[in-house]
Amino acid sequence: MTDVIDKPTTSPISTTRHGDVLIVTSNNPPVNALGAAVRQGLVAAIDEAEKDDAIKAVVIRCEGQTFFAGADITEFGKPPVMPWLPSVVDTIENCSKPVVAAIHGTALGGGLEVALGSHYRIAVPDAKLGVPEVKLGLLPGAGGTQRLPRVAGVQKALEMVTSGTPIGAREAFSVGLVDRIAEGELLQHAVALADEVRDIRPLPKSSERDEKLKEARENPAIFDEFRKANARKFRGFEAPEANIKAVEAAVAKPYAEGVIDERNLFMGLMAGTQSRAQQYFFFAERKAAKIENIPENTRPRDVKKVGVIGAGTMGGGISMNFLSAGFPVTIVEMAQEALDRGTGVMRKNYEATAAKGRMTGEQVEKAMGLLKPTLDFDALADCDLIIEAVFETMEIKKDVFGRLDKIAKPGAILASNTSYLNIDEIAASTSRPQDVVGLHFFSPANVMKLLEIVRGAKTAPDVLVTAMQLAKKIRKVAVVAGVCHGFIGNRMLMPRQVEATKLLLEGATPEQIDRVHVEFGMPMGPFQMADLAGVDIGWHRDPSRIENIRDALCAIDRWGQKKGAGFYDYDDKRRPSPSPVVQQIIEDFAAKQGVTRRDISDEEIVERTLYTMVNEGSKILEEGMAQRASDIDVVWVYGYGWPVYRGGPMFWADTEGLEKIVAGLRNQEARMGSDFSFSQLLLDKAAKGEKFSR
Ligand code: T1G
Repeated sequence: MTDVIDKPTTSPISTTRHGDVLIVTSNNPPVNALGAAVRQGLVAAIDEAEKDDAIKAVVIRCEGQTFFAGADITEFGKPPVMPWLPSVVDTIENCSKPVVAAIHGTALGGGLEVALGSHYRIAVPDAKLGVPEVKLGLLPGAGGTQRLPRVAGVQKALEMVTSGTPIGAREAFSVGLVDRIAEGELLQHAVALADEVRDIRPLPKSSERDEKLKEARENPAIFDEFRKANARKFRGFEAPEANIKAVEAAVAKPYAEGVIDERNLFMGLMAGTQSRAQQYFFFAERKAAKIENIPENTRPRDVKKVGVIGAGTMGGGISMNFLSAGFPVTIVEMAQEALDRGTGVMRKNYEATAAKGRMTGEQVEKAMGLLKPTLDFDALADCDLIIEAVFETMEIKKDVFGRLDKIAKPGAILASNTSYLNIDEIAASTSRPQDVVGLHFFSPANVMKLLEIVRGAKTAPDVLVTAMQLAKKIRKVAVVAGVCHGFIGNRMLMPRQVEATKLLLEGATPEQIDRVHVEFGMPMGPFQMADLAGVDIGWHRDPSRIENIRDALCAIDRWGQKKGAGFYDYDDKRRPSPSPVVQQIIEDFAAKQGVTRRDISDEEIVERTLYTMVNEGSKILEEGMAQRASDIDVVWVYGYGWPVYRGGPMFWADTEGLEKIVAGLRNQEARMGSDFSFSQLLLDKAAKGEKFSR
């Protein structure tokens, strides 16, 4: 018996008849999220089918870009509105007539669970099916962890629930998650399938299928093997383990019991900080795409051809982003040897991707075929967007932009990949500052998802809109930053590095500081990062001039992993070990500077490195260098690997409590000396008990 509910006035769910098949259609833009009205409408539609003997089968479908893309995340944290999704899925599965789910776009989360509650699933070839709940710090909470292993097999279910990565319709068909691929008009094929199965009994209920659980029942070791194989990737996250536990319950227990485990595990995650952080981050990432203070409906400029100046690591990586997205790229260097090396590295990177099966050989050739390497600077004249990735000195940047100003076509966007320098100063070296913008890619540029769009004082609104649109096309997550030294990410990195280095002199070791950061959830600590990126970045290159620990290391060729030694010693497999040489250099410097060394606690390291980052983030906000606190979080999660289960530095500060952050910084104020000053915004918010992330 279905719940008796008041049908909402304008239900997003409508029903029509196609012969004796009831077509249930959801029209709930933008992604047919399974909000309360949709759930109510689905139950009412099944009710309609049950009550009318003339109806022999049901098709559930969606209008718009996609099949149901999951529960309505905006409902989370609010009082639940009946019927809740698990009972909707059960209602579908218990329908006495066959229900066919017609899938296009992305059947995600609760959407896939609705499809799993249906008796049959048909999908168009480019549809995707997935359970991304783990990315929200959750698990499929409407029977998905119990039905998916029964339909697609345990191993595939484990991969899907813990990665959140959708699979394509053909793969779904091959594992039995989809019964048919619709080569043509989806609804027509779905109705044909409904006709075909109308009299089949018993109806194939996913929750009653057991054959695909047998192997795991006989070999439960697969769960621990799966845990071990993914330990690094899951480190610090709660949701992957809960998902594994739920699938284990599906194998070990009858459906009715397993689904109770699922519910308990789901509620446990939902009540936790990690899922709140990851849900916050889901919206933060989308909010970052919204640019404040520009005229409504600003149109993007048309970008067909891209130019890149510099075929080094950054120039090559930047070019690959556009080539992979189908843009022709003219890449300019000053010497043939550099040009050849750069294009060679690009090809090698593509071939490595193809070797991993993530690209085909022809896609590699297609991308490389769009590349036009040249020594002729004037070849950039017909490009719509030109990005310079030359040496990081203002003098060279100004010279390049001065030359671009003379040859670039009117309306071309002139972008600098600078990671620190003043975009306004660079723009002033042209007659068209309105066309100048910063596009700060993170290394390796063809891999890192973050892009900082640096908004100059005179940057035109349509240039910003174009940059944001291009970011999406090249699969980057872009954040608008103001013009200040280091913009958002690197500006917050500086106080962290300053305090980390001072802590070395005062008694901490590189491995202690790095351990604290790795235990916090960062992929690596400040000194591991320095060794990876290169200790010599920004070094003055004069080995006789030794003013700090970094100079001392560089002077003896300890430039990091690339030299087999930096803050750590490295073996031939680049495995790090603490270095007595470095320890001695640190102690000598401390002695020379009259620093009395002492034991440093882990929490002092947190206060002086992570809390200072929050303080700097707060200054970035109060100076208007970031549009919103959540943008700062997006920068740090995508640019530096801040653990998404902590939401980002500003969200994390809120969970710590701003009063605690201020108190911690007050503890350290004397030690940090003139390197530190409080953000007034942070002090004000802490005093008023306010948060950064509303
Ligand atoms: N709920 C509410 N709003 C959503 C939403 C959702 N599930 N998905 C997207 N939106 C909004 C989004 O905020 C944006 O709003 C607009 O739709 C377009 O999204 C019980 C508990 C479907 C692949 O995690 O992956 O089911 O910014 O910009 O690039 O087991 O949206 O325009 O105001 O991302 O074309 C599980 C999340 C939920 C899917 C489309 N489902 N969505 O990408 O558009 S939990 C998900 C996506 C669940 C059950 C569990 C993508 C997309 P605005 P967009 P897109």
